[in-house]
Amino acid sequence: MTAPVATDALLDIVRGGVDMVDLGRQLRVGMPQSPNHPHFWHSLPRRHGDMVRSDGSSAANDMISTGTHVGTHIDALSHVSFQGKLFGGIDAAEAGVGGKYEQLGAHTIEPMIRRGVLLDVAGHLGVPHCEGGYEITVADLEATAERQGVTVGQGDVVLIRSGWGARFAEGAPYVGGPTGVPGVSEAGAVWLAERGVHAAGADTIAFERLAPGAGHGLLPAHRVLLVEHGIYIIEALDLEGLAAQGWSEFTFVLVPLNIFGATGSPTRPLALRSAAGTGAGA
Ligand code: UVW
Repeated sequence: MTAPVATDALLDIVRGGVDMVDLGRQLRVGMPQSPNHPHFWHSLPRRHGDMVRSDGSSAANDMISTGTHVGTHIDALSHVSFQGKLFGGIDAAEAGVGGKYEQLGAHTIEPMIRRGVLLDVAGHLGVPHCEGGYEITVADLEATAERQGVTVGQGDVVLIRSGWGARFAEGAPYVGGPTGVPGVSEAGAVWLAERGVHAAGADTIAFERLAPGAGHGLLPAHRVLLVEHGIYIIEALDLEGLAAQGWSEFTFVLVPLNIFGATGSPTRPLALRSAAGTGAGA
């Protein structure tokens, strides 16, 4: 048994109170999701009363089936290949033999406790949300960071708010088919990679700009981040609460499910700040 810790800086902060913003979407049957992935399903094989114990108690239980890229989720580096190669030049076909990505699978994603940075692009542009198909440019990212007084640095997790996430409850319009979806494209992804970020996330279905009517036709930011630089991508985040709090910088916590060989994992990331800190604002 380890001795009680008399003084631990992190524990002291927790004792003093922590403010938290939940960045994950609620998982619900019928929620919007990428058409490329198996749908989320939840059912109750056993309800109360189906089996009652002698003392009158009963237990309900349930099951889920789901694609791993459904709801708020993180892409493992095994998710995307380019010209037959995964990150690090690993042969994508060979890596999948046996049906598990032993290299670069979701089980290789370390839980994250990192500096998080919100780039509220919609807030900077003064719009409720960027239009479908709008490319968030490098100039947008830089101007947003400057306006918020933050820099993006090595090892950070950068979350890009287009405002499109506020449309999640609308269902199909959030997926964006005919309208497209706003987001960064290749240039924005290169900008993030040049800053050495650990992961990048957005409030949209596929992180990057989807052209109107093109669906997931081309995903250049996935290539740049996952394949060329080994940077994780987090999608379908709820960034509305974070923007409402005005938090530009925070502690970002993400724990992926330890699914051996998977290409991604549902997750429920959190943004944290000390309640004794500076309060809202950057
Ligand atoms: C793709 O369809 C590429 O999946 P995701 O949106 O999870 O990256």
